[in-house]
Amino acid sequence: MYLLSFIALCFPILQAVFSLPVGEHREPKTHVIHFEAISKKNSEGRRIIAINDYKEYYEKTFGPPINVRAGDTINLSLENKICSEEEAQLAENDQFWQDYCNTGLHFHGLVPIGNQVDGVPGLTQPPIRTGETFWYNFTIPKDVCGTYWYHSHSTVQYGDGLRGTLVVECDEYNLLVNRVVQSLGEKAAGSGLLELPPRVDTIRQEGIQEEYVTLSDWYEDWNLDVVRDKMMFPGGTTDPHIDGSLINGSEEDQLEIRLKPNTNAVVLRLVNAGMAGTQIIHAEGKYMVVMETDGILVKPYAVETLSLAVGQRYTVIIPVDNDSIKIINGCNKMMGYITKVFWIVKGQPTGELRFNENIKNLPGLYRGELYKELEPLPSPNGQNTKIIGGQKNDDIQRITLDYLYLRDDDDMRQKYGTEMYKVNGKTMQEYMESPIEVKNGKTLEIVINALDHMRHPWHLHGHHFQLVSLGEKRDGVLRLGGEEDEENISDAAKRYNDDLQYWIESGKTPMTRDSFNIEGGSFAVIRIEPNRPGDWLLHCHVEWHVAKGLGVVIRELPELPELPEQSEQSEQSEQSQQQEQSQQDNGTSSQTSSNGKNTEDFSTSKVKVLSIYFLIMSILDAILYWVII
Ligand SMILES: *[C@@H]1O[C@H](CO)[C@@H](O)[C@H](O)[C@H]1NC(C)=O
Ligand SMILES: *[C@@H]1O[C@H](CO)[C@@H](O)[C@H](O)[C@H]1NC(C)=O
Ligand SMILES: *[C@@H]1O[C@H](CO)[C@@H](O)[C@H](O)[C@H]1NC(C)=O
Ligand SMILES: *[C@@H]1O[C@H](CO)[C@@H](O)[C@H](O)[C@H]1NC(C)=O
Ligand SMILES: *[C@@H]1O[C@H](CO)[C@@H](O)[C@H](O)[C@H]1NC(C)=O
Ligand SMILES: *[C@@H]1O[C@H](CO)[C@@H](O)[C@H](O)[C@H]1NC(C)=O
Ligand SMILES: [Cu+2]
Repeated sequence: MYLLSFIALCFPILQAVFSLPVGEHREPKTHVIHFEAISKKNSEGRRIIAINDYKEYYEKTFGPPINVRAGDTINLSLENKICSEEEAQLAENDQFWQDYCNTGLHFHGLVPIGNQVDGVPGLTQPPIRTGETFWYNFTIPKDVCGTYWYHSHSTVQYGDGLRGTLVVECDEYNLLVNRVVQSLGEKAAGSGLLELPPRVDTIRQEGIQEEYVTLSDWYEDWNLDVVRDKMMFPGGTTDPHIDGSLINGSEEDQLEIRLKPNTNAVVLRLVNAGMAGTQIIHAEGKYMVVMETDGILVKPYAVETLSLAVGQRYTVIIPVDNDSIKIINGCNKMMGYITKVFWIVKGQPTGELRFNENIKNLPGLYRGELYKELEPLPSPNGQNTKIIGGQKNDDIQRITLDYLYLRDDDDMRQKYGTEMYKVNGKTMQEYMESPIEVKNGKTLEIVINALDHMRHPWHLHGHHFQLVSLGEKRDGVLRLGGEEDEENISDAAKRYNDDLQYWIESGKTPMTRDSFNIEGGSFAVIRIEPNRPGDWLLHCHVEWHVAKGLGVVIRELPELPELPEQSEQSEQSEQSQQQEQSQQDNGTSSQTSSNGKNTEDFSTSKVKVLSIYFLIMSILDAILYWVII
């Protein structure tokens, strides 16, 4: 009661704090969205998953775009009609069908909306079974905006079509667009930081046109066939052959974006919504100014060529004069690239229409991450400033994860019927039953070591992370906390130490995002502040590699002195039950029982314990929040 009147009292103050003197003023809206996921065949007879109006998205394997504003609420119901009744019957006894028929929807990068709507079936929610509907209701905080996407988190469904863009508009983003466009003239070419003009609160200027470009690799066979027939048996591949690439869901080359006559700058929201391929984008004869990395606004930085790991988003701004702009796109496959061109059309396209050269020779191509260059802008609430956790000797908790794939792993063959990726000796499926626990409120540093020789795109749920250090190919793995031997320090340790020194001396903020590539035989170090209790995946975003177990679950424990005693007990007993169970499972040939069991658990202790945490956390949060304001 008191809380309510307090809230009512504070409301006008709150409004004053949050509303900016620009933009379309409107009250936050609720978007009630219904998604019906159905299976269809495209014109080539390939099975796909369509959402709602399948005619519009037919062939495209992309669902409808979701467009909202910061502060809005999304009430989205996902109705699962991916499988027929007969197929759902098969799913009772067949793991492949079970994973394909069940579903769950993840809002990639939209982190502060809560663990309950994170969309990972068997971890954060019960799987949505055939014929069932699940509601994702959440409010997007006022200070969150940018470019995101949604996708299924059940086995290999999203590449068949259960995915789409999710854009959150806000004034801060538009103000930055304006300022970048004003400073475009100052820059000739090449790469580097742009000098921004002073902040002026004007709404979006004339002459700026915004477009979305979604990129993906493409497979001619239905994804379920790919996993069954090419991957999940002894000796099966980890990387099925990529047959093509999609721009906005289309396999066509030479797509066109038409500009209005008075346009002088184009804003591209680029999304790599693919299953495996890193994507390259180059604007011929131009530079592109990066201003957003995965929902984080950055100090504008000009690049000639951009590389996008699976899951990543960038907003880039390209100056436009009287000519059309040729955009070159390369989708990385095992050997080389699938190359395409699309046009930003103003006047007649000139010069060579196609691109017949090598992507590897594009000027400014760098396939690592620009983690020192793309620096977050301080947000209006003062977050994202400086490296979190400070120096390495400060009080931080650290986990080290080593991942690898063994081509002759009998244990895995016995347990899963195929070889699997393992992180510290366990598969993602195993971590779903016994997560890595971390404490709330103490900086968490995660060292990820690739004992594997391939490049993998990693994605963290629940947080944007700071990318503190990242190895180049052949830097080797990073071992910390052992004997520091100054004379004989590994390349990895040297890079890590230098990077920490750099952040501390420069006072800069490391690149902050939710997805990034790690080179083979190398390492990465990321940091977060664990302040969101729940179970969060940290995994490779290659859909095929998820099926092969490449990931872990991080359980952020709540910071509550009274509750843990009870909850830990019940969790521990739950876990030991699970361990017993998985011991019994040892020797059975699939992961059926583990998944099936998780579902049952949802009706019991886990849900109760978690809902109590969440309830108490939200009440505490709310109280703190109002007190501070
Ligand atoms: C989500 O919103 C729908 C539509 O208003 C409502 O029927 C449902 O009860 C809500 N579910 C939750 C968990 O809030
Ligand atoms: C949307 O979901 C919220 C719960 O998050 C609920 O309170 C609200 O009534 C729903 N709104 C609509 C319009 O369905
Ligand atoms: C892709 O579709 C978006 C709308 O979803 C549009 O803004 C954009 O121009 C399209 N891009 C290309 C290259 O056709
Ligand atoms: C663009 O075209 C307009 C009208 O045709 C002309 O006045 C202007 O000088 C041209 N600008 C450039 C940079 O070529
Ligand atoms: C340096 O370290 C490597 C690997 O840790 C070891 O093999 C080598 O013998 C060391 N060299 C010296 C000079 O200590
Ligand atoms: C799996 O089962 C085999 C034989 O039943 C046993 O020797 C082995 O220790 C078991 N492994 C685990 C991890 O329980
Ligand atoms: Cu991978």
